[in-house]
Amino acid sequence: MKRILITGALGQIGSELTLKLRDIYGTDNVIATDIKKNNSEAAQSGPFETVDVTDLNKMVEIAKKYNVDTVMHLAALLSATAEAKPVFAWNLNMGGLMNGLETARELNAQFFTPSSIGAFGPSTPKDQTPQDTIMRPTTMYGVNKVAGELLADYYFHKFGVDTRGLRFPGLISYVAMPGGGTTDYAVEIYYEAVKNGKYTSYIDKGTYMDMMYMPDALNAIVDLMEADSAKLQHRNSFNVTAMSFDPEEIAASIAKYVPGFEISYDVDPARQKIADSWPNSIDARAAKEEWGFKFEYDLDRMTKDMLEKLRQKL
Ligand code: AKB
Repeated sequence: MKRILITGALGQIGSELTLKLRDIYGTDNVIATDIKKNNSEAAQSGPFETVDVTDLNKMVEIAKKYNVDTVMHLAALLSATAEAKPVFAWNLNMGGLMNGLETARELNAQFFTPSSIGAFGPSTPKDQTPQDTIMRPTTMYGVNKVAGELLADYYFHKFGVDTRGLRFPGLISYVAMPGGGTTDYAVEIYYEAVKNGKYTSYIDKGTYMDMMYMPDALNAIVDLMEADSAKLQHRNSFNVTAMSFDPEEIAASIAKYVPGFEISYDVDPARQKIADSWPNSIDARAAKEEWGFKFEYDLDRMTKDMLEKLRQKL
């Protein structure tokens, strides 16, 4: 049985991960934390504490109060926001991560944090990007993610902290909106399809990025954290992906279920530049071989489920 502290528990991943972990490990064994409380199910359905991840003393205090054996550090700025506020992003993303790792070290806890396809850069091989390859990102978010992967490896080798991570692609979900990411268009497009039957994309046609449906991402986190430590060669962090598409292909998938759906373009140069520096598709073989990574949703299956769920919600 685990006793888990989650930071950023009310964000895009945390809102759903908190509930899934409460189902698996018991409500009282999953302590949600975020900088502010809200009315969401993750905040209301079990233990919640207000924690600013730049405050190490508070994080350690809460971890000790609940005697946790696992820290899942999700609090971070996404790529577009980090690019707009690079100094703030460095302080929050790196300071928060360092505090999460220190908390795990102090409590001798297992540790998870997400990395991203943003850790790759323009000199990385673009297609079927290997697990181990050139990583010279040109965004502040990417710099944070590469440094974060190295830091998590350092805590494993230096202090024996059981650190684990996933390089997530764009994550798509109908529960909590992402905020400030480059891949957010692939979430917004479903909302607009249900509300208005059309969408204006800030990412240009022909721009391929990896994506994954949230239920697969949550299963990947649980499976990685349950995997036999001795089998993990890579730890921080594993490439994972379920699909790669451009705006035309997601629009074509939506048009199968929303007759007459139309996509148009008004490209945002800032986010397009970030997307252009990322891979078209990544290779998830190491995750499959080392801990059995798998996914259930391809593009059309995800589209069908997203549209059904959003029609009920909106
Ligand atoms: C973003 O777009 O910033 C994130 C990511 C791929 O890490 N969704």
